[in-house]
Amino acid sequence: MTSTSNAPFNRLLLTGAAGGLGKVLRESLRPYANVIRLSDIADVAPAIDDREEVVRCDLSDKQAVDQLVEGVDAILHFGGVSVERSFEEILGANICGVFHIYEAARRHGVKRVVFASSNHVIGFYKQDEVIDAHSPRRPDSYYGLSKSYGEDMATFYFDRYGIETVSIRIGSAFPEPQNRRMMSTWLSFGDLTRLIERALYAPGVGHTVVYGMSDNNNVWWDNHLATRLGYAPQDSSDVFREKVEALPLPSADDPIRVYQGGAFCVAGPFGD
Ligand code: NAI
Ligand code: 15L
Repeated sequence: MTSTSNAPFNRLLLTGAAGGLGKVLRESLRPYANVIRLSDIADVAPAIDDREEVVRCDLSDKQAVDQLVEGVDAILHFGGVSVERSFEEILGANICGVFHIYEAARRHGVKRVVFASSNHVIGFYKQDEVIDAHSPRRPDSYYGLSKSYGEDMATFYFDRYGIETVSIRIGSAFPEPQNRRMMSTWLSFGDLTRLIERALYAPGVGHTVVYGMSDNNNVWWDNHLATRLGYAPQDSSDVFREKVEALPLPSADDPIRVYQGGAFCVAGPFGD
């Protein structure tokens, strides 16, 4: 199921380009495209050369997203609200946004999407449970629900229109794990790029859901579907163990120690 042909795409679209991961991917994905179209609702730093295009776009605007997708060969959908917020805030950017992306992909003949899903799709599993990508979802937030909906959207657009997607349930992609929970969920930027590379090039993925984590110890996710794509992580949170274990230990009943989704499980309610 893996591919060895990594010829660059002519044009890749990266949504969320002004965000934490977008800034990293803008650089690390250059080998995989002749041109990267960088898009966000927020300011994106100007194009550095003719291999970059910058397009401001609000994902909740269907017509704008349709124009954004015209002429691209694959989409890395990383834009949207990335933490727990009110349902109304999540609705436009994430729920309508992911529909607009797939609908534009259909209209413009794009055949491959990499969707930045999240561990918060399964956040209500406990930290002593081991699950895989086929385990029933247990979203921990409106945010997690929006990612779950995005995964369903990916399945539908494959079954109905043959658009292939790899949904990456990213754990915690930051320069370093920031707490004990992230010792299990951490994804280095290098491994994120390696996983995206496989998500772009592996043939016959249909809609495949994988976990975005490095080669950490004490993990909660069986990631054999990522292995099947050819993903071989090279980093581990273990190199930060001493630093992280020097931090204060939360109490045993703190959600950050109980649930895979940590604090997202107790965010809200909003607007009461
Ligand atoms: P981020 O919040 O730094 O970046 C998200 C970007 O989306 C922001 O630049 C924001 O301006 C943009 N955005 C928000 N609403 C928008 C709208 N209506 N239209 C267009 N753009 C909009 O988040 P980060 O950390 O870079 O994450 C990127 C993606 O990966 C997100 O989809 C997030 O949910 C997902 N993810 C990230 C994880 C992490 O550990 N960094 C973990 C799990 C998932
Ligand atoms: C996510 O989905 C968020 O986008 C990110 O900011 C982190 O909170 C991450 O999950 C996590 O669970 O650590």
